[in-house]
Amino acid sequence: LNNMAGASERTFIMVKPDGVQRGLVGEVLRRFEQRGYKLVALKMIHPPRALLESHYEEHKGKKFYDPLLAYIGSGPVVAMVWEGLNVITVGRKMLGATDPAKSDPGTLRGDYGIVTGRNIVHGSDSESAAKREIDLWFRPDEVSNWVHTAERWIY
Ligand code: RTP
Ligand code: MG
Repeated sequence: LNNMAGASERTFIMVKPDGVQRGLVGEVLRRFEQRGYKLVALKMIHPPRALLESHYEEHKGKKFYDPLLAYIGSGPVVAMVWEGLNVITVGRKMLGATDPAKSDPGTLRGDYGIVTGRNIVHGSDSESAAKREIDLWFRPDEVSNWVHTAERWIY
């Protein structure tokens, strides 16, 4: 039985400082786990400016760039890598629109956010962005290639 339409892939998801301080880390993890995705990397980090400049290089020069870097650099974030079928596209759907006011209920931003400048969570928007962001935030040995074992775990 193999109904896997599309490729298994990896995406970079990050709970932003507002999400961490509002206690939404568990909610983000829960939704991705229960959707069926596999967690392969996770860490808390207070990102230095240089890391954020690289992460958000596509937005350099835009009017929201400086406030954006101040916001994301204001405290620790929780960086993660999730793996599974179409996780890049589906992950973005689970986040909702950039502006939480335009995000559908049932999405993370649509359930917990109101303004664009405090939108709780980041997700890679393409295959190339996912690869770039995973390489930027994690060393290779911080990303696990774990697989399910035959152990039943519960007795
Ligand atoms: P993200 O990269 O964080 O997953 O968000 P996104 O793709 O939905 O949105 P993007 O266009 O990449 O913008 C990155 C982040 O910058 C802030 N932003 N503010 N005031 C504004 O007009 C504005 N536009 C974007 C948001 O925090 C957005 O998530
Ligand atoms: Mg983006």
